Amino acid sequence: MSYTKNLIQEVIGKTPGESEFHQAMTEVFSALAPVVDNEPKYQEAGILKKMSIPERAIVFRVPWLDDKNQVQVNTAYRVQFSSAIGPYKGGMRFHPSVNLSVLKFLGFEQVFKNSLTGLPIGGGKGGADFDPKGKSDAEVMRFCQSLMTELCKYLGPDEDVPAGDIGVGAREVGYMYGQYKRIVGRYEGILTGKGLTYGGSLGRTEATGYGLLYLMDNILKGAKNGFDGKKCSISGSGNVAIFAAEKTYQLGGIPITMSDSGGFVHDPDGLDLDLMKDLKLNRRERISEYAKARPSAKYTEGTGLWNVPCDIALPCATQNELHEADAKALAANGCIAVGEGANMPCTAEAVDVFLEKGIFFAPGKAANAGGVAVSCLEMSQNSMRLSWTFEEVDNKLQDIMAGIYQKMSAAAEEYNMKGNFVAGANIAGFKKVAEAMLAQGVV
Ligand code: NDP
Ligand code: 2IT
Repeated sequence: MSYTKNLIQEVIGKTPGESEFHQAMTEVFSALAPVVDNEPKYQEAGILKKMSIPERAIVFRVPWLDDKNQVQVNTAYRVQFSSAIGPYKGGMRFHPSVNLSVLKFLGFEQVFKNSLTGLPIGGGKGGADFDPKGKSDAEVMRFCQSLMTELCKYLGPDEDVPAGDIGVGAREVGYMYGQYKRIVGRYEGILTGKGLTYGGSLGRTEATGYGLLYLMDNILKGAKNGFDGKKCSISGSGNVAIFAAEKTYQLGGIPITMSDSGGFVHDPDGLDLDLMKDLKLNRRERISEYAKARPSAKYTEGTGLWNVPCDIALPCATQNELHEADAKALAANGCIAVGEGANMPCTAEAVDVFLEKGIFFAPGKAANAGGVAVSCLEMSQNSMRLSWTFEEVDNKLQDIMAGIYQKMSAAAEEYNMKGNFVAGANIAGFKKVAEAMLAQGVV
């Protein structure tokens, strides 16, 4: 058995039950086989083995009082995966499905994603099995304060800098930041995605969705194509999905679907984004309300979004939301490109279908890297005590996404896999981290 195949089996054996982590690790290590299997320097230094284990994972309880004065208790985590190229950086996720496996997969992916941005940030991820849905603002605040009372011990602008993810947006970041500042007494950039009045960066809210479209635009232009007139199916209706839809319109495309965990809406001539933003960002409503307010749209409960014919598919909700049968349906309907706005939304079998059918496929670690990239720009502005304009940030984001496209394309070509952006992104992300680890010795 080859070195990487053997190691994949070993890691799976030592981390029983961590299926999401196994999925992410298997994809990355398989893609690295051509680089590592014939390269003793990586094997002798145990680079992949070290990459498979977080530097540290903190697990802690979060007790809080609900509005009825009942005690509630959640489990929270911070997985500090790699500090080889910079301080740990990555979001916090609040969702009932959060567990160590999910956060290890996200932290692991983050290491390679952050490396691809070209910026000096290591990888981490955290979160809790807390469900913000249906909670009052006061309950969310008490939860965030209790969580930060413990988490603050492990953060610092040069140590670990969390941000948002599923269930963590401006409201949650604000409450966590306030509690951190109150405990440690320092005004420092230990969270990104902050509000604009207290150290946030212009363009961070839009960054992941916009970055996704910039990357896909680079891919399409590389094939002498573009977004003009293309129908785009988007899943999710949170931070990433909404700003992906906004940039789709700006590039001349037409976003026609969006979803939440209840079902999806199909609005064939294009979504009304003002209505969607009001429902989802301001009123925190279910997406079924969109179809009630918009006669041209049809709401379908449950799954089936990927059966809607489209030119480009942008899964922006959560992991493993797009399966093999969905990929086949997209291919049969003439879809030409898929970009992962979410982290690992496509199963391994779905990705194989895209690659086999010659559909352009941009993996999450490249496609959604715009969010963490602008988070790093927020860190820079905090350190410098400066605020850049929206245009400055957006121009830097466009350059970063173009750089990612170039890096993943070049790495794929170097290993004779032209157009395979899964291989390219993994190899390019890996090399920088691996070289840094080699240089820093046995640590
Ligand atoms: P939000 O919480 O803003 O939105 C999440 C959306 O996905 C909601 O519409 C939600 O529906 C839906 N969703 C979540 N879980 C499920 C599920 N189990 N089944 C079906 N639908 C689900 O999160 P974001 O937009 O920030 O994140 C979306 C994805 O993008 C995640 O994979 C995240 O890791 C990734 N990402 C986010 C970045 C960021 O900057 N925010 C950066 C890079 C990647 P409902 O409300 O019903 O739960
Ligand atoms: O998955 C991700 O890259 C994020 N949720 C954003 C992380 C960040 O630190 O901005």
